[in-house]
Amino acid sequence: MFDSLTEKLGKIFSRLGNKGRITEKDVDEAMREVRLALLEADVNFKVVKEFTAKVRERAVGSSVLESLTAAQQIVKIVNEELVNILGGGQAKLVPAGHPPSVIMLVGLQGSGKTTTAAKLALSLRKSGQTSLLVAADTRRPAAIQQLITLGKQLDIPVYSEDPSQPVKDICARGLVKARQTAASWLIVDTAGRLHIDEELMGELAQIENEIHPNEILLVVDSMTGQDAVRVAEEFKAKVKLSGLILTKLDGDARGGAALSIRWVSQLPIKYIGVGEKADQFEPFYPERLASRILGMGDMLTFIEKAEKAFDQKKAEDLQKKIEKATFDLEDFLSNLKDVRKMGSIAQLASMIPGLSKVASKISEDDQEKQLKKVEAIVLSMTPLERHNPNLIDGSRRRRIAAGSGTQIQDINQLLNQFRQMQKLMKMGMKGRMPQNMMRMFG
Ligand SMILES: Nc1nc2c(ncn2[C@@H]2O[C@H](COP(=O)(O)OP(=O)(O)OP(=O)(O)O)[C@@H](O)[C@H]2O)c(=O)[nH]1
Ligand SMILES: [Mg+2]
Repeated sequence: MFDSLTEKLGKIFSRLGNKGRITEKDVDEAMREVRLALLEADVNFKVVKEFTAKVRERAVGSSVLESLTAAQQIVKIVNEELVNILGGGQAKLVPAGHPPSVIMLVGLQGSGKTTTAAKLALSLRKSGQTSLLVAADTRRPAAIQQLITLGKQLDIPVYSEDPSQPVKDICARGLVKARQTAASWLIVDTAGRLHIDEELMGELAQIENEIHPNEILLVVDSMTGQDAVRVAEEFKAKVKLSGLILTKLDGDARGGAALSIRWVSQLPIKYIGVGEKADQFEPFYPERLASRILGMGDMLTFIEKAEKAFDQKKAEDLQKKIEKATFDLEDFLSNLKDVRKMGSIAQLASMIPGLSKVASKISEDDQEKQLKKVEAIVLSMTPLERHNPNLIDGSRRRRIAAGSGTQIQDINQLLNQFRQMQKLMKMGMKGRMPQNMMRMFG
């Protein structure tokens, strides 16, 4: 569902990551692109506005841009704000003090209530809790039978009566039955309704008054796009909604509803439906969806690794050296070790969207070989030489080559590249070291 959005965001952030130094202007530019990408994904404009403003504020307001890992930190901020928009943490069902706890499912026609009732009972059973389903859709002729059939397939009991009975009475008797059978949950499948149908909307309020549900969950079809947000408002006006279940997240809609509805309705998303089958149903974890949207299961790992490898103090020292252009080969060596801690270069590159394609072209072996070679050369230098690469004349070069098992050309090449890097630093380029170093390795 989020493929296109993921692809666009990936491009925006890898472009940002490729810049040596990120300025406020770069952040603004990236946020403009993010705004467009979100609007194209049909995300509510208020959500988009709030989101981009928040990310911008956090990115330029603190010392993020001064840091060596600015791009990673910005991606991290984007991820965190996305999680916020999606509700922060996991929202669990709130059970009653004494069972049975009552869940009432409401929503538009065809949104997935009946399927979800069965899915929910199955999911609760997996954690050792029993449910009784109540067929409270007396409107659609085949509705009761649909729930009974699902119950039979999954071996979950269903309470039903003749559809001529008032719905609120059926529900009340269902609750009695749940008590008698010591069910942990009573799950009420109501009739699908158009929000403009006053009579049916009134019926929901009657059921609410009769059985006092612990949870009234609005089942929302994520394919309905922005309309879903309005629907939530209409139902909220009639009954005390406690949360949302988003269905059909496996579809190919643009994903805007899923991204907007929590923020606009202020109702937590408790579960998501990801397929027609009864087990294609999951508790909703904002962090997981955010990571999925950012295409960064891997990106997050990368950020964590970067954070671990570069402790802040060290990064700041390095930053000062770079600014004063006193960065020498000794620093380079210790930096190299940090990069090594993060894994092989190929491995690292493959985790960064956009870089993965490049990484696959250079074999991991070749990169590792190159890295080892550079490390060996620097290790064969004396500390004095590392601090003053200019001292390294012809005879020293011969000694270093012999000591590291390399050729004189290799030493020349490394020193040349290092000099270029220093020149760039003198020009005031506060870059992200790992990236600059990657360039050194071609
Ligand atoms: N792909 C997919 N299909 C789903 C999902 N949830 C429900 N469906 C399908 O959506 C259709 C409608 O589902 P129902 O559960 O009958 O919807 P309902 O809200 O009970 O419908 P009414 O009772 O008529 O209002 C069915 O074909 C389901 O298989 C989902 O998460 N993914
Ligand atoms: Mg139904």
